[in-house]
Amino acid sequence: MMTNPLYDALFGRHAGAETPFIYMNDGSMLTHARFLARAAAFAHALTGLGVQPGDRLAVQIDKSVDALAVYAACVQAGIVFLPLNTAYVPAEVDYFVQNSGAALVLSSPDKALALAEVAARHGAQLQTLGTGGDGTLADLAEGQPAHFATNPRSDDDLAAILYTSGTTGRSKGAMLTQANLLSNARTLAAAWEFTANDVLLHALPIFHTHGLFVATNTTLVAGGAMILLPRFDPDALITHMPQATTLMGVPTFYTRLLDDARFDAALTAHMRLFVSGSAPLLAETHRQFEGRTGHRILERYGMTETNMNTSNPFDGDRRPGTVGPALAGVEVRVCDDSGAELPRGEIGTVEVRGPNVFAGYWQMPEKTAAEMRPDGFFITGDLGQMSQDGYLTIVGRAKDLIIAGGLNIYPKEVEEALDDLPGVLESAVIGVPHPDLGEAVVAVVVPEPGAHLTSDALLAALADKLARFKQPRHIALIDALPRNAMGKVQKAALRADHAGLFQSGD
Ligand code: MLC
Ligand code: AMP
Repeated sequence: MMTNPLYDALFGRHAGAETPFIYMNDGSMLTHARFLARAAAFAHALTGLGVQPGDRLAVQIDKSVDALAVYAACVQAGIVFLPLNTAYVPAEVDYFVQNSGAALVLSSPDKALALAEVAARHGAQLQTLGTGGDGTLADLAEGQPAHFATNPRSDDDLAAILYTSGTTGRSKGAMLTQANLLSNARTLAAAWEFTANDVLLHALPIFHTHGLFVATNTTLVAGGAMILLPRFDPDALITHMPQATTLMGVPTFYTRLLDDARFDAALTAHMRLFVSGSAPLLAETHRQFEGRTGHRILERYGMTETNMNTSNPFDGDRRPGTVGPALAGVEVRVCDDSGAELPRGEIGTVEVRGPNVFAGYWQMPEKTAAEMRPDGFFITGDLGQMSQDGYLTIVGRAKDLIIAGGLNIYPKEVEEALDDLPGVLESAVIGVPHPDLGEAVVAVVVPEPGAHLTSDALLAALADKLARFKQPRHIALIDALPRNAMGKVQKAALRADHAGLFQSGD
């Protein structure tokens, strides 16, 4: 019999279950059964609009129960879910819609005007969905049956495409199969001992691997519940913490919580687990957290293309500054540039292989091939060091990438946007240590001779070109970029020059 493995394991198993799935900010609760009925109604609405299995649904909507129900509807109907950061400006969304050939763009009501233009330009339909049961797709879901005949899918069928930027060229769509997502959800639920008794405090966005797959899929596969918060807000976390058992976050969550004196051992005494990932957690933060609460944060490591690769153990030694051993079923090696594994203790590129590793970049076979070894290992671009007993430490990145508050920014994209502006001769974009975000984006700009540039004018000119989180927090104007004998910009020198910029806060 044909089945839909991802739907069956995450959602179908809860059919008819009047068990709690989502607790809302206002204290109300939604059962698994009611959630599935909402998802089924969306599946009817979407297929009624002619969206077929395998079609891409580009989604730029705010976090809500309905947004998660649309994800479930896509899995059930075999539609490829393509979530987009709500911070992206229409010029950025345009590329994703065009590149993916999305059949439908689902926009928040406030962005409908701008995204209708984008959708029309690329022959896609446009529907809207708000956070309060509003929007044209919600209207279409009204009165639809509470059951939808699940479309069969196989392990290798695509469940989602998540776009990631690159050091060269435009963003690439990472193709994630049913098997990629399901194997990782099962592995994480087992590794972190998730059960139906867990209540996850969910404050991450749901357009990235962390909030959508690591947090939501792991909870679903274990049959647990979530407290769904619209965004990270220390007050809300502190209010809801007594009802939760677990929290997943980027390091900024933990440093911001530590900044609040109410966050202490008494508030967290009942908590089972705190997980950190998406960016390096400073060993100092780990220790400070333990000192304040008695809990040792569990740090894990992954990426969009691979899902999660390593994790410190639930039971056992959680080592600050490391991301732990490879997860069950995942192979992790540290290699030289040719892909030969290095002796333990040496620094090299982290490569991974396993059922968690994606199926390649959407319609970019050459880019996929460039990052894949013939033996199936994926080259992450992260620099790591493996201890004698198999704990991985991420020591840096071979890729030119900045991670601010858990969000990735590729300097090249920002440099290209700056270089396109009138009066800019050239630019270099770097990441600089930042107490709140880990790293912050800084641009060093060389004006054309005679041009009168100001930092404010440059920022204003970037506003409709780049999402706010990619825009520089500081722009320095200089006469010439430092270059080495080969003519290459010396970013290390620029980073050193600006290292103290945010030392005493933003
Ligand atoms: C918001 N801003 C950011 C930013 N988030 N700037 C840089 N980096 C960020 N991450 C901007 C806002 O637009 C705003 O601009 C200003 O910063 C202040 O915003 P804020 O109110 O302080 O931000 P907040 O809404 O609190 O968000 C910060 C945050 C959030 C850290 C809570 O960014 C967040 O939830 N990050 C998690 C990202 C994530 O899920 N990553 C996982 C990727 S998956 P202005 O000008 O209006 O003031 C992955 C794989 C893996 O990496 O291993 O998990
Ligand atoms: P993304 O492309 O958004 O999926 O980001 C993935 C990248 O985030 C990885 O390649 C790493 O560089 C980084 N990352 C994720 N988790 C960790 C971690 N625990 N420590 C250090 N870097 C991490």
